[in-house]
Amino acid sequence: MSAIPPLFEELAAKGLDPESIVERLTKQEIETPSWGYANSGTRFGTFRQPWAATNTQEKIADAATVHTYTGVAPSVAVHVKWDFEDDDADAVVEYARSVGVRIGAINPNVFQDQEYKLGSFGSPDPASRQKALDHCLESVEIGKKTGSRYLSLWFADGTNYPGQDDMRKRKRYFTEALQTVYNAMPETMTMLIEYKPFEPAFYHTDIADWGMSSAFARACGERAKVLVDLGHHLQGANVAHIVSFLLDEGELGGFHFNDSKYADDDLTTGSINPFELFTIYCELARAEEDPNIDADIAYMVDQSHNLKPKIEAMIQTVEQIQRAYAKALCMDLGTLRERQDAGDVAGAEQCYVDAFNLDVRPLLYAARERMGVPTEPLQAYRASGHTEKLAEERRGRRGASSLG
Ligand code: PSV
Ligand code: MN
Repeated sequence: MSAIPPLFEELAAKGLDPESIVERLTKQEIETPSWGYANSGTRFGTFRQPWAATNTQEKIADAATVHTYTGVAPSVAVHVKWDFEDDDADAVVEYARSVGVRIGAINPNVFQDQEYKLGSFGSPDPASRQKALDHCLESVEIGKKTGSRYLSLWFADGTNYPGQDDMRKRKRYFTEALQTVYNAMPETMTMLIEYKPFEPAFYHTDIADWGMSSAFARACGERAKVLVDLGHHLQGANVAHIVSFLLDEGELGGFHFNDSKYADDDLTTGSINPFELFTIYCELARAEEDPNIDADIAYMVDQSHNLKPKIEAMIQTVEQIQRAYAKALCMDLGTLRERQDAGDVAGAEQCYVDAFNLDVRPLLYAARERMGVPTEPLQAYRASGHTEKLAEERRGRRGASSLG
């Protein structure tokens, strides 16, 4: 029986450089969402957690804790309506800086207010369309103050009944409004357009898939790109293929990581289908190595955990994403290409299986040591007693709720 060689030796034998893999792992950046630290629930109810963040500062502080333990989560995405009050953007930026993180993507909220019952940019009501436009323009201004590189747009727009509205008319409203917002953005800002084929609208959604996001992005300009939320596909969609296609078109702008068993379930990234996450990372890792591809992508988590303690869930998520990336970096690309070109189907697949099955902990430990963070972040966090301390501090305060 042949012995399993230590990982670094095994990789070197395949012509891979473990040191450069470790280096790439230290450069990985994953943005966590402010709304993932506050109480959240389903439409059936919210179970409050005593340690959940109850205001913007606490959400940012929790994101900073995740960064302290992982070393790869230096920014926090914000939702304008949930995180900002009048004119407090400078204070939010300053607070984030003081705890060691920065403000990342700005997410306008054009789905919650009563005026949006029939939609926002796509609404038949001109006043609702104007309100949504004003809010997005205001979000651009906030983004300027926070120095955010991304304006991240998701629309709940759609219809619930056949014939409810004219889909083509709504598409035109969307193009016009998106262009107006795009033109108001500074050169340093990129617009991310997120798609979703269902929920809360269930007959049609105005931006149902990546092709529609892409068409709207092209109607705006070069700094408008597609955002892929892993929970926003119909069952069975090959997301790795979508990612590879968008990368090749130079249209992939960002990710919302999560996992799902049924729909937009907001489960922990990699908890249901870690192999799919790995195949997605194979596309991303290859693109990073290709000088002809723009792989400047915003990697963000979009999860709201109803049961798990928020910070634990987020650290666990970051670890899952790191693991998938590390495995993708261990792919024996030379052999894979040879086998693909030779039509060696089983052999090519085996390259994927072999990389996926590797225990990549030695690489992750080395990267974490280099970054000066615990080698097992979740374990270290759980042993720290921080969740219990937060519960003492925050218990009884009414947490701001968010959607998932
Ligand atoms: C909508 O389901 C979504 O994925 C969008 O990204 C929102 O901004 C986020 O969730 C809010 O929970
Ligand atoms: Mn999302």
